[in-house]
Amino acid sequence: MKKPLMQRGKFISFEGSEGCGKSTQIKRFVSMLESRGHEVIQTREPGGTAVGEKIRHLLQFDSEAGDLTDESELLLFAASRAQLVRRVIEPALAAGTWVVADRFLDSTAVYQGVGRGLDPAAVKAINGFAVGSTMPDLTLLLDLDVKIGHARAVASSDGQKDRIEDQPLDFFEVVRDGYLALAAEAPDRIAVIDASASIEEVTVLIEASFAERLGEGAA
Ligand code: Z5A
Repeated sequence: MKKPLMQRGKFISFEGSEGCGKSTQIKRFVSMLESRGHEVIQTREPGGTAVGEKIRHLLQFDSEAGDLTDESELLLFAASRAQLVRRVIEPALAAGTWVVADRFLDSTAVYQGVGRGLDPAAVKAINGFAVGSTMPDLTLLLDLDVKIGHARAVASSDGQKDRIEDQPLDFFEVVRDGYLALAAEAPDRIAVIDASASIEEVTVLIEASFAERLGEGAA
């Protein structure tokens, strides 16, 4: 008798500017999925593999990366993602495991393509090469006033700023606009969530959007 085909897992990414509450909401979202009987793994970017974590350290805190060019920065984020997709995300999805990602290719489109002002067509091509055909089924964009996000991030940090957190607020304003523009271009995939409400209220908004976008039956 033929074995039934394994149902591919779902891939859900969380995006947003600093301090928007991704980590907080991902924890709750993963618990909700697990309570419904799903196998779930969580990833973060940059990072999530041995190579990716080295790239993360280089990108964020290595003093020798001080004069990293914007182009090199873009390629390092893409390299971390290419490794994560092939070594972690694709094998998990193929085995029926759900993947919840703290950032994916939209971060590069917005931080490097809009924030750093790199050629959007080049960023798109590099993003495409890095991920192949692996795209999120749903992206939850936590949208928040950048001043509030920054204040939250500062309040919860240990005082050590990474290279990107060190950018002026204007950079994050542009990033926020970039995210909203991306959501307007891909409304079927990207759901914009108002992240200014309380933690509990944002969870309710996320779960409602998830049910609406992926269907009650999906969960
Ligand atoms: N980056 C890039 O440039 N290109 C790329 O391709 C990729 C990334 C993949 C990664 O930073 C940096 O790399 C990031 C983009 C860039 N730089 N920036 N900005 P990271 O991984 O170290 O950090 P992050 O992704 O920016 O996340 P974060 O700043 O740590 O924040 P968060 O995960 O979104 O938020 P949180 O930790 O859940 O919440 C922050 C605090 O707010 C915490 O104390 C919470 O308790 C509190 N919080 C959360 N929700 C609420 C609500 N609703 N009300 C009140 N307080 C709240």
